[in-house]
Amino acid sequence: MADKRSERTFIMVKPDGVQRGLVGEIMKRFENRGYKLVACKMCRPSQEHLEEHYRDLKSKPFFPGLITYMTSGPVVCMVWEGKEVVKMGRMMLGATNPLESNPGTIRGDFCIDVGRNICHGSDSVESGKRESSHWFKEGEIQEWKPAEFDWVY
Ligand code: 3AN
Repeated sequence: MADKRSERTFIMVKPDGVQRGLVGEIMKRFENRGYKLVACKMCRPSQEHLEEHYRDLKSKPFFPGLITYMTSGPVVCMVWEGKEVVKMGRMMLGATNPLESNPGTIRGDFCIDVGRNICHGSDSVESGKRESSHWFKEGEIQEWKPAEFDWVY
């Protein structure tokens, strides 16, 4: 069985999150919780790249608007590693619907509109793997082990 501490999730700060200066705030929350950053970069994704990322939503009425919003500026992409990071990451992001995203979560603290919801997080371990390799090339994800983790695990 895979070590739970090696679970990975793909987290992206969307164009509105970047433009509102929330990159540090979002990274701080994952670091403070005890998660390990293994990849990070800013990029301006193409329409095709985003259509593949959101391929499961292609038939949704909001899909064209989602792509326009997501291509409107640079995004910050990250891979975070640690125990239950996929579920915990989703919990830290908060619900998709702003009316259901609790205060204390990223969306619950910083957004009011589903179409401007600041961040993305993988919804399963499988999509964590798929999305990490969709956004990062081999060699861009780092393997490292800080001694301080003895105090987290
Ligand atoms: P999540 O990002 O919470 O996993 P998904 O995968 O259902 O939610 O939706 C992906 C993205 O599509 C959302 N983050 C949001 O930006 C956008 N979206 C989802 N539902 C709507 C909606 N009803 N109207 C506009 N945009 C939406």
